[in-house]
Amino acid sequence: MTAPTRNQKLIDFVDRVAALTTPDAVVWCDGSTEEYDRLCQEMVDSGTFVRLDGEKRPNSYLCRSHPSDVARVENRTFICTEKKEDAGPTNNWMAPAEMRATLDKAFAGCMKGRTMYVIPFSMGPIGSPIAYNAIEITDSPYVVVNMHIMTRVGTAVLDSIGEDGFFIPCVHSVGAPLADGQADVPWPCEPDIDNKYIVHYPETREIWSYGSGYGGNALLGKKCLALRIASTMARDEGWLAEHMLILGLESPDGERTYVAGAFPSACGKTNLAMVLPPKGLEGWKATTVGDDIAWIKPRPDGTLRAINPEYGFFGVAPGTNYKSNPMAMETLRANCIFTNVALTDDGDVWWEGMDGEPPAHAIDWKGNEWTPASGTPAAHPNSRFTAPAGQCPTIDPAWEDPEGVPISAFLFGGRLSSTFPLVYEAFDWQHGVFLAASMGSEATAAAIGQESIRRDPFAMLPFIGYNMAEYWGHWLTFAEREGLKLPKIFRVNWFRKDDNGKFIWPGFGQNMRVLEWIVERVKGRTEAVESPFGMMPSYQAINWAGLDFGRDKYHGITDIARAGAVHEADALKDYFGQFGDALPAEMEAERKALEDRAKGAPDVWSSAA
Ligand code: O2Y
Ligand code: MN
Repeated sequence: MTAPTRNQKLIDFVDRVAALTTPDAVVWCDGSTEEYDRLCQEMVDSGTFVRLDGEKRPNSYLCRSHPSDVARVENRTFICTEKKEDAGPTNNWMAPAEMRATLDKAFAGCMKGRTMYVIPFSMGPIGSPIAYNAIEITDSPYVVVNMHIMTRVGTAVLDSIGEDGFFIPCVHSVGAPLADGQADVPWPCEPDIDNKYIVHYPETREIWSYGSGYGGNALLGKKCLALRIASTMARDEGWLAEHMLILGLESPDGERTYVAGAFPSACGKTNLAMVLPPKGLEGWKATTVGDDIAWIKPRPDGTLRAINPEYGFFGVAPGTNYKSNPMAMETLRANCIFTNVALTDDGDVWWEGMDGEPPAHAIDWKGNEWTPASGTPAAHPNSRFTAPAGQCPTIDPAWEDPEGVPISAFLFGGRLSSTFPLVYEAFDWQHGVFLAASMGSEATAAAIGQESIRRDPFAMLPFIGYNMAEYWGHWLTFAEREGLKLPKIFRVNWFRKDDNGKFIWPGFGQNMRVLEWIVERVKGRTEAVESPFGMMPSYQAINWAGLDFGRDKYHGITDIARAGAVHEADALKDYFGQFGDALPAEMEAERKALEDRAKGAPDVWSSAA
C-alpha cells in the first residue's frame, strides 16, 4: 500500500519498522466507520470477537484476552533516560542503548504472518493548541478498533501532521509471529511476563511496546503517551499532563466552573467524572469533560485551560451499575467493546456488581460455563468497556473545544479510613503541591492513626515519565509564573469509617455537596476554618438539603486526631527521604509546617461546631 502522506520522516519510520518486524502486509488506517466495521467483522470471523445481541447491545462486541494478559504490567514498564536519576527512584530504568539493543532482537520478525497497521491519531481535538499528533504502528486489529474509540484516528490527522509536522512515534506488537501455515489464536501475545516490554524514551519522545495486547500496554495513546511521554513534554514546555478527570459544575444561576481531579485506583474516579446531583441539589448540574487524563496549558489570558486528550472511556466494568454510575451505564448501551466480561445466554454482557440478580448461567471471561455456584468471578476484576465519550448523557458541551475549558480547582483524593477529613483546601499553591505529593490510599490499618499509606503522588506513581521529585518542582514553578490565575487546590476523602468499620459518608451523588462547597470557595462566597491540614468547612457551610446527615456524623468524617496528624508528618519524613537531593526544599518546609501545626493542635480538632 502506498503511504497516504508526503511526510518523509513518517514514511521512513513506517519503512524502518516494517523492515525490522517483517509483516505480511502494511495497512494505513483511515479512521472510517467502514474500516472499523470491517476489522470487527474479521475478528468475529477469526473468533477474537463475539458480536453481542443487536437489540440488547447494538453494534457492540465481547472480546476475551489470554488469561495471562489482563492488566498493565508495571514491573515491565521502563523509562529509558540517558541518566538513571532523570527517571527517578519510582520508575524502572534502563539505559536507552541497552534497551534499544534488547528491543531490536525482540521486534526482529515479530510481525511475520500478520498485518502491520499504521494508525494516525490525535490526542485531543485535531489541530487544538493543546493537542498532539501521533502514529501507532501495531499488529493487533483489536488495538486498531479500540484506538478508533479512544482517540481521533484517520486521514485528518495525517493532514494535520502535514509534510513536516511533529508526531510521536509509537510501536506496538503482540509479540507472536506466525510461522508459515501456523494457525492464529483469538488473543495472540507473549505469554512470558519477563519478555514483555512497555518502553518509553522520554528524551526522544518514543514508545515501544512488546508482548501484550491489553489496555494500557497496547493502546499507546493512553498511559504511555498522554501521561509518561506527555509529562516530560509538559515539563520541557511549561504545561501539565495529568492523571485527572475534568468535570463541569453548573450552579443554579447557570454559571459553570470546571475542576480537575486526581484519584488513585479504586477511589471512584469514573463515578465522580459522571456524577449526578442528589435530591436536594436539583438546581446543580454536573457535566463530563474527561474521566482519566487532562492536558492543561497556561493560555495567554492567564487561565489554565484543559482538554481531555482522549475520545472514549476505557473503564473498569465490575462494580459499574445504575447506583454507582448511571451515566456510565447509559453510555454503554451501544457501540462498545467489552473485554473480559461475561457473556449471557441472551447475547448480552454481565459483570459482578451489575444491577439485578446474577444470570443463572453465563460464559465467563475465560470462555467457560459459569453459574452463580461456580465460586469464581464471571468477569475478570480488571475487565473493561471501551465506549465513545460522546455517548455519555452528561458530556459537557465544550468537551471538544480546541481551546479547552478553564480549570478553577484541582482535587486530590485517596482512600483513607481515618485521620484525613472529607475535604480541606490548601493554604496556598505550595501547600497544595505538598498535599498532592503526599496523597495515597491505605495499605493496612493496624491501629487508628497508624495506617500505612501507599503513597501515589498526584495519582501519577505508575505514570510519571521522569523523576517524581522533579515533577513536584515543575508544579511549584507555576506559582512563580507571572499573570497566571492559579486554581485553588483541595484534598478530598470519601472513605472515613466509623468504629464498626462502616463508611460514614454516603459518597456517589452526595459528593456533589462537597463539590458545591469547593465551587463556593472558588467564588469566594463561603467561609472556611483553619485546621492542621488546611482550610475546612464548618458543619453549616455544607448544603444538607435533602440529606439527613447530623453533626455527629460530620464529626466522624472531619475531626482530626492530633496523634494521626503527627503520625502523618512523621511518616512523610521517611517517604520524602527516598528522593534525596532531588526533593524540592519547599516539600520539607511544608512537612515541617504540618508537624508544627499538628503538635500544637488539641487532642481532637473539630470544625463541626
Ligand atoms: O488495565 C489497564 O490496562 C488499564 S489501566 C486504566 C484504564 C483506564 C483508566 N485508568 C487506568 C489506570 O490504571 O489508571
Ligand atoms: Mn487512570
